[in-house]
Amino acid sequence: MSKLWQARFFTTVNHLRDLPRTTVPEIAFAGRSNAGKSTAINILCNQKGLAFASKTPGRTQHINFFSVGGAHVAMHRHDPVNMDEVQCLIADLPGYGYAEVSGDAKNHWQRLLGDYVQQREQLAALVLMMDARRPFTELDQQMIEWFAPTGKPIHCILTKADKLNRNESINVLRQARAQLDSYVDEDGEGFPFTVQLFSALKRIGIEEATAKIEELAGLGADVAAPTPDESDE
Ligand SMILES: Nc1nc2c(ncn2[C@@H]2O[C@H](COP(=O)(O)OP(=O)(O)OP(=O)(O)O)[C@@H](O)[C@H]2O)c(=O)[nH]1
Ligand SMILES: [Mg+2]
Repeated sequence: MSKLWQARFFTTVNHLRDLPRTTVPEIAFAGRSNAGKSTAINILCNQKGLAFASKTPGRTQHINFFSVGGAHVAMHRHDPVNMDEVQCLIADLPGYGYAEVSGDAKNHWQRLLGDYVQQREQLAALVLMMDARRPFTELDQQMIEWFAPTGKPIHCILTKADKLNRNESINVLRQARAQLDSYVDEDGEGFPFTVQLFSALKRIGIEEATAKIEELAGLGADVAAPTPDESDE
């Protein structure tokens, strides 16, 4: 059972000045509107209605935070979470690229997103969700270019893989790896970027994504088993 299953709604933020004054690591889910961010958060946290998921694009219009730790899976959703035991936060970012949004609102979100990913110190890693049928749109690349200078990891999740056949999936994954490898810094060094396929519908890649997010959030390190070298035997 994953620690992510303990996730609870934490807070909603509409301005950077209202970001939670927490010190635990944060993992943010970014991506185009309709990419499947909220659906993936629900699946990974094993809770149907945790993050709002919708057929109406542009539904997530604020940064929604969820806490992991300080709650037991069997606990009631509304029971108070023990803040001292919160181990990480998950941020569901507003989807970008939704055409129907008016100029002002679009600019507001875009600035909120850019500032958040570039400036938030607690942000440990970005999970970039992209539709496997059209990954690396202009705005996805913008997101990568904003975040890359921080030197922190990006884990790309190619969503809706159920829409691709086996060959298409293999090709998309290969192309995505090549695209991520093409990012280098001034010294020609690569970045800590990884990628996987995912489908909420067919439950593809859930274990892989869970393991990766737990690793990026530093979850589970407190119960590390001794390695053979360190044991007394
Ligand atoms: N076929 C398929 N559809 C999916 C999958 N994941 C999500 N969807 C659908 O895609 C639509 C958008 O999903 P959301 O999770 O709301 O997307 P989002 O990225 O949170 O969107 P915004 O909140 O607008 O940024 C919904 O109709 C989902 O049912 C998947 O793995 N396969
Ligand atoms: Mg959403």
